[in-house]
Amino acid sequence: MPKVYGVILSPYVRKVLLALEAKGVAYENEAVFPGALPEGYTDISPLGKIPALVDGDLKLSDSTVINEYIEERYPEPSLLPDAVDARAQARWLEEYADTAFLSALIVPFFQRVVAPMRGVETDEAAIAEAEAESIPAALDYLESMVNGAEFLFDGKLTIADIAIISPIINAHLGQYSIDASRWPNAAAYAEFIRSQDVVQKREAEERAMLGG
Ligand SMILES: N[C@@H](CCC(=O)N[C@@H](CS)C(=O)NCC(=O)O)C(=O)O
Repeated sequence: MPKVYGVILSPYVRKVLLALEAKGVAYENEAVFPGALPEGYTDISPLGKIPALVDGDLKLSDSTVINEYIEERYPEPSLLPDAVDARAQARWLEEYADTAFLSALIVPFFQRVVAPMRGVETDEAAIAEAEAESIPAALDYLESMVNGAEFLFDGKLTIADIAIISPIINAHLGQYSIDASRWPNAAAYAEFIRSQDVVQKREAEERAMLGG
């Protein structure tokens, strides 16, 4: 059975867990926290990051690489669109979601959830700055890429939906939600993806971990 290392609140760990759960693959999880890595962890994850995955003799890190492996090892149901162009576009959206989009949307979560866990005061100015600059830029792009309350490709959940919703879930945990009057497509899209059973199950487990 594959084992995923990393705390379930991490957007990158969530990407991997959602992919496994969407495919119905049973897995184990060990809650590794950044900054408190267990001894020997870098044997599995040379950069010391989460997530990492061990499946038999295979040790992998990086959520995108791990999910590519999961797609090939456990092909059904596929989390890629059928057409070559759409596959390429889905991979691009995953890359965008993992980088600029995540960096922006993670700020309220980091400041309101992670900082207090570490005994650090929430920096409200950092949240205000993100809400004024980087988050609107990220959501403007999302607004231009989605079609409201539907999957991005082929009428089914794909890796693009999983990668995009993951930082949006962190934003919600950090008390930030998408303003539907400013970004109606993005807000409807996010609510649609969050309403999928596989995503609801993940969010319920995360809320339980945070005490409600
Ligand atoms: N590109 C990597 C990024 C993973 C990553 O940055 N994870 C964060 C936690 S959300 C981490 O482990 N940070 C600790 C560090 O950078 O040392 C992936 O997709 O898995």
